[in-house]
Amino acid sequence: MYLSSKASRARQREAQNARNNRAEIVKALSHGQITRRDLYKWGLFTAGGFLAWKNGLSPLARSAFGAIPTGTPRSPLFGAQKFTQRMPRLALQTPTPLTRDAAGNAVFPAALGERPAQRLSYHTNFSANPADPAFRNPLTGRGPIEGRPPGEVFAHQRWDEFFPKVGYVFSMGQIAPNTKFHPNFPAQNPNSVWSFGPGRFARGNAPPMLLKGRYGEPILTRVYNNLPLVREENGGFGRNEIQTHFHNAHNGAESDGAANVHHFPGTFYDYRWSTTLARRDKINTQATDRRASGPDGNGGLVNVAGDFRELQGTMWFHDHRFFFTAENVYKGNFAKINYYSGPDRGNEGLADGINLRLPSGQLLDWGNLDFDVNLIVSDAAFDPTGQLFFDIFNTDGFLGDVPLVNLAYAPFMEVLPRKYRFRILNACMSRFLQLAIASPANTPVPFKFIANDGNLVVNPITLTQLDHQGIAERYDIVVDFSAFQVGSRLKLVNLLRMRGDGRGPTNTLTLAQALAGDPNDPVVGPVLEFRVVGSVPSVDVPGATQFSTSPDLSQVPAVLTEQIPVVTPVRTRMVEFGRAGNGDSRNPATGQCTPDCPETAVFPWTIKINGQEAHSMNANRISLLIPKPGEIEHWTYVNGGGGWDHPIHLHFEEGVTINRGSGSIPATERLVRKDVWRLRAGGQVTFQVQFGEYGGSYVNHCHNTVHEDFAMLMRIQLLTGVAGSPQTAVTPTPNPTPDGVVFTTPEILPEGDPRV
Ligand SMILES: [Cu+2]
Repeated sequence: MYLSSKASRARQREAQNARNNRAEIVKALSHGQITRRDLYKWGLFTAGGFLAWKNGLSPLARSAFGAIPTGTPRSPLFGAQKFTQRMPRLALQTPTPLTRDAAGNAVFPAALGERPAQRLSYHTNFSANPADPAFRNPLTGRGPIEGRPPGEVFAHQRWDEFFPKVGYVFSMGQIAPNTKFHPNFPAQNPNSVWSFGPGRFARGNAPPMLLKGRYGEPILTRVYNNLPLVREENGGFGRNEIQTHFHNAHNGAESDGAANVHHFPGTFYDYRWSTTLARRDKINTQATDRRASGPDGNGGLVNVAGDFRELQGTMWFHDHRFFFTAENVYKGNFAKINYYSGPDRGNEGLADGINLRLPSGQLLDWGNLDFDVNLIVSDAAFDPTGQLFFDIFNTDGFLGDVPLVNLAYAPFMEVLPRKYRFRILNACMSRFLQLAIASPANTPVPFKFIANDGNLVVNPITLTQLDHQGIAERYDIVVDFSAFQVGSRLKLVNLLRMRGDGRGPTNTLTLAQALAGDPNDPVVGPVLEFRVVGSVPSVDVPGATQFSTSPDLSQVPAVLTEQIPVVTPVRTRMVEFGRAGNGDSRNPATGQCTPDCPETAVFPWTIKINGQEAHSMNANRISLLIPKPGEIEHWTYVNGGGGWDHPIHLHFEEGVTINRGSGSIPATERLVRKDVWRLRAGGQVTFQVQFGEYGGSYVNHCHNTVHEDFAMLMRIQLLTGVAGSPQTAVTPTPNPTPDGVVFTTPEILPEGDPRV
């Protein structure tokens, strides 16, 4: 639909007015000047709790005329053109070595001035000595210094076995001065973007961080909350309480970052990222299989126990504060982490019969990044002054109109005419992507698909365009630029049109159509330009140069791993993700959520187990219970309908994708391990999964983070068989407060508990 410019201007004005009104209400709510009850009284909520749809009357109704970005006028670009800034590589962080003291603590180098990391949280010390200032939040004088809950339940599981060898100290804080998404854009205000920065008192980093982990080298990551103490100082969105989820590493629940353990400004949380290889208690327990290993830094390998078919590669970590995840992640609370292993070494030259020699580089023993590139693709929206904008009233899905790669607006990247590996993450809130590569002649460039959600596929799959890519899905591909001469320019192109209401994708454009752009959605079309050049500076060894004349030693072998067989399961489960209406996140007696939710929150999104009653998120309710490790189950996720597509994420374990009911299943999913499954409109998916090694409280949820916040999320409880461990029983629910954690006893849905 093309509008006359006069009508178009009027509609833009209306959308801007609606947004200004919303902004006023958000401010008034955050300052306590109006309440949720007022909003009901004014008719802005219906009896059912939904936002009233009175377009033009209600400041909470979305304008029909600003479909993308969702509900607001177009973002200003300040004259910025695409492909006029260099794509930033992610900010690689270097860990510090840790040592073990006589008490069994992990000790940081003295120069950092950090207290040692303990198996038990410092909250335990605080609870024993509340008057001792050494264990109190230094910013407020209230509550514990560490957000990790006290006692054995939140002690690091298998601490000695996976004793951390290296450590990081990060802050989550206001963005560093003069941070811009493009040189033409204004600098972001300190509270417009919040992200990780290195060190205790750091400002946030842009571009996002990258960590390199390796099997056999457990990591201790200390995250300080350096956000403003005053909740209202958030630039209009974002909550100053955080918990860091490592998506989707195999860690104890105390370090999963999604066990209702958010922490407050002034405090830290010690996460132990164990690098545990799944099935270590069941398969290859003596660590004799060389494929189950990590690089030793000197061309050799350190064997680890576990199943090499479960090695993980491309992962990320991000905020998981229940009810505020979308706001916080969009605001910048995320980073990437690659795990390296014997087969997936990040060294293309080293030939030892184990290393696959995938494109990466060879200047370093492992983890070369020269030809192994992380691409974080996301969409954003900006207010008229150019500050990052988010619509906190939208419960359906938020689509931005500015494409970002590694948080830079439509950048370019220089590449050599050789093979590259790209690790592509969809870090949008609600937008699905579908990417292809256009040659200089605007024809599709074939590439090889090698990993899905960080799991190598058995055989590389040649494609000319990717499948839909839902939020949090990671696709690793290898692109060979050797057919293109120096001077050539190629494009990474998004082919997928979205419904403006966030419901899901509509249709895939042809490459030619997408290259022409979509007047209704600037995130359809090219988002990144590749420029083929004769030399590039090395990322791995600063000061070194990589030349196009050097031989490309990298390979993409025909076999990357082995298939995990699908077997008869011990039990099956059915989980339906839908829109059943009024969720039950609020306690009817108190009106409060667990944990606390926004005053205005309503809960259209719900989950049903085995066809029983629909529920929305409550951290004190267990929806699925896994009675013991090692039992193989088949789960079917069903879409409750309504034309919505939901990318559903299971924490902690991957599943082997078996089928999509009667629907077709692409080669990139058939028998492939994943941790996020798009349900497709009206669709379903069945996968095989088993749990092991760790226990406690995890979650399963929609990764359209807007749906997640309103509150399409449920708790999973894993019981272990480890004698004496608290995780042999259902663990109590931690409830974080500024004065410390209070535990409550969770309810368990009988339909989710096989012991019943
Ligand atoms: Cu969803």
